[in-house]
Amino acid sequence: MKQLVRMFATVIVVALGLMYLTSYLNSSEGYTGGNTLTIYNWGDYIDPELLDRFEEETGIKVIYQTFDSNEAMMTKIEQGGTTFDVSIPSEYAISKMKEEDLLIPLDHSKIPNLKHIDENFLNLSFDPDNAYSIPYFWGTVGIVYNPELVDGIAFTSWDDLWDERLRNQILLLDGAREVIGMGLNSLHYSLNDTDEAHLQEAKAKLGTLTPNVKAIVGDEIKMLLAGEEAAVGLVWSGDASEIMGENEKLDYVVPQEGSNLWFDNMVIPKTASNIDGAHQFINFMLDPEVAAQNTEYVGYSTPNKDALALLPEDISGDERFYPSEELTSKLEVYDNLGKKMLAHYNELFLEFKMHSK
Ligand code: N2P
Repeated sequence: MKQLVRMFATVIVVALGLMYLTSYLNSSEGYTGGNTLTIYNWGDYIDPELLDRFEEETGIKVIYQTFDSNEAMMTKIEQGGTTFDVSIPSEYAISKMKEEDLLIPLDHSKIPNLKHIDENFLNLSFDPDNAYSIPYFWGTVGIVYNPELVDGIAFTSWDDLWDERLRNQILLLDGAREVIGMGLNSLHYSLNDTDEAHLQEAKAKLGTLTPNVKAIVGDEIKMLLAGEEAAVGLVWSGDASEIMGENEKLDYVVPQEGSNLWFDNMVIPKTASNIDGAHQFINFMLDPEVAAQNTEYVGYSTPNKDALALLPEDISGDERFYPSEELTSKLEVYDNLGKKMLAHYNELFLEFKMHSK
């Protein structure tokens, strides 16, 4: 009899354990009931204190997950089985997600703080009338470098990356559009080029960069560059500003052939289960004081004009991160090149990655 009781107790304990484990695993994948909000954002792209503040103000519990590329984020949302309520894709990804019916139209009456966004960032071609997306941050792609380690190279041209004095000194951000786009730009082609001969030319040229490439990395690129583990990095502007905050010797430049201008916007994916909470979160992030705090924390450029007015002049007046119209006119926004062409860019990038160790 005793043995039977013990067996029974063991079964109960194991069952409870399994139930707990399943609910833990589910919640970390974004499957939860109750008043929760699942946010799917880029890594290092929000001041975590603001998440606490949002929870306190609204009583909504935030579940937070990150991605490191538009491609990874889209794949996860397309696959389904998740309940992401808010995500923050870049413009070409938003256009593609709209096409694939992966986004929920926004209710602007629930986003009164939209009035704080600078008009220049509204109604852009990837989402006329901001029917599906609300500006979060924007920026460029460029080169961060340590003047003490590069022997006078000024990086006015992308071709400077190929200088043989930079053997094993370059870190590249792990992004297909960014790296292939840089290869195309270095040949004076558009970073939206779809001509196969040009793409092959860019791939061949990138192949010759590999002796200079130390590694292709994710968010750790900031730590490595600030710690002077490499002299040069291909980075997003906000990462550069954060790196330069850590190590004042470094500088950021956008080469003169031109580069990428990007816009990341908040969206509500079709996977959402808390649409009302998602609107509350979007509106919260647009509050000028919240947006200013977030901007200071992450180092990216804010599209929120009333937040910008709250920021110190050394941030809002820094032309490297709030570039002049003259420079901006040389920059290109990524187009949605269509499913097939985007897959082709990914393929070319993977091949390049495989060859650069
Ligand atoms: C932050 C990533 C920025 C995204 N780690 C650039 N679109």
